[in-house]
Amino acid sequence: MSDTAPPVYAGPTRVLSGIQPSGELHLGNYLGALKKFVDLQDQRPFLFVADQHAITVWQDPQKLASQTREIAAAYMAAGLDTTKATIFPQSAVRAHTELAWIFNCVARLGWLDRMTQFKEKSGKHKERSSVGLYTYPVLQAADILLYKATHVPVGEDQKQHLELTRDVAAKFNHDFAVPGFFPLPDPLIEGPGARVMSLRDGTSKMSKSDPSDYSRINLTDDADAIAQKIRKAKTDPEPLPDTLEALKARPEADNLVGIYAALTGETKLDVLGRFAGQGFGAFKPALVEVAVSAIAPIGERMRCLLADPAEIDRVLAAAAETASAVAEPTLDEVRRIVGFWSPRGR
Ligand code: AQP
Repeated sequence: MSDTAPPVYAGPTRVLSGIQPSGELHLGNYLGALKKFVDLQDQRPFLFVADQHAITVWQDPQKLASQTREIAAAYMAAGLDTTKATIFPQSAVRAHTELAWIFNCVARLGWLDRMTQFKEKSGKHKERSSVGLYTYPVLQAADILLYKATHVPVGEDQKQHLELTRDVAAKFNHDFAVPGFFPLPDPLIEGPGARVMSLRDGTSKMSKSDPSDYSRINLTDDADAIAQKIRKAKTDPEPLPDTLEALKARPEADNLVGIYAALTGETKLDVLGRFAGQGFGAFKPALVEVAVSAIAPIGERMRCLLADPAEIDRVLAAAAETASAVAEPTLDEVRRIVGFWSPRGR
């Protein structure tokens, strides 16, 4: 390292992530995000329900609060222990939006112009998209850096946004001459569940907003629905191959093998080692078995938790206080660094 390299962040490790209450959670959200949160829970993660991100596209105000409780219920039903994980609504900690404004003045238009998710979500109607949808990655940088998070478990679709968070952190540290103030957080993306594809089209991402319910397995689907969706999943007539290279050329087969591997904690090569040479008539029932045993109990637990919304509200309110107690001091420091007036300072 040269003598002039800026000091790196030397604070503690912190895991943080979030999920939007913008519709029913699906297997992609589970394997790309939720399951990783559970695996990391001994690191006491901060996990928010991203209601401010959700409203970047229209959300029915009559439903948004109940959707927020549903995501909180999904976190708990997936196995998160609320004595370890801090599960809170993003909008309950007002510092997120205040820091996002400051970061709007740090991030560059050219960076946002490169964000592929905005291009995909706005499609041909860029002019009619909300400004919030465009600046969403800046709010995401604030969500992460407000807590000085060092590790962010996400699906692969969030990789580019995490890179932007690192750029915002580095530019803030540089422009305000506070080297090492913000960490440059690392995304935790690896593994076969990082990009789960639609069951109807192996080239597009499994997504809440896909109009076809058969494209995804919802966390609230019961055993019959899960089995039916896997039985109807698009495949090809060939038996499963014995190499990853041959699998890669067959997107639907690759996706189903990847889902099996992510659910059982194996590699795709392990799965091929057992199923190579067999057709989907043999593979799909095996996949149904592992998917039902992993997903159906989560839906059942969600239904139980949602029967007591007051208890979910209690968890969210207590966690919002815990989160605020971490966020507010960071925001106070940022306000001082930026030079905002305060009765105690300049
Ligand atoms: N298909 C996926 N495979 C793996 N991970 C995924 N994630 C989403 N889809 C997949 C991960 O889930 C986390 C929460 O996502 P989100 O709800 O905040 O936003 P999203 O990525 O926009 O989710 P959807 O389902 O695709 O919603 P719509 O249809 O509204 O765009 C993130 O970590 C994400 O990577």
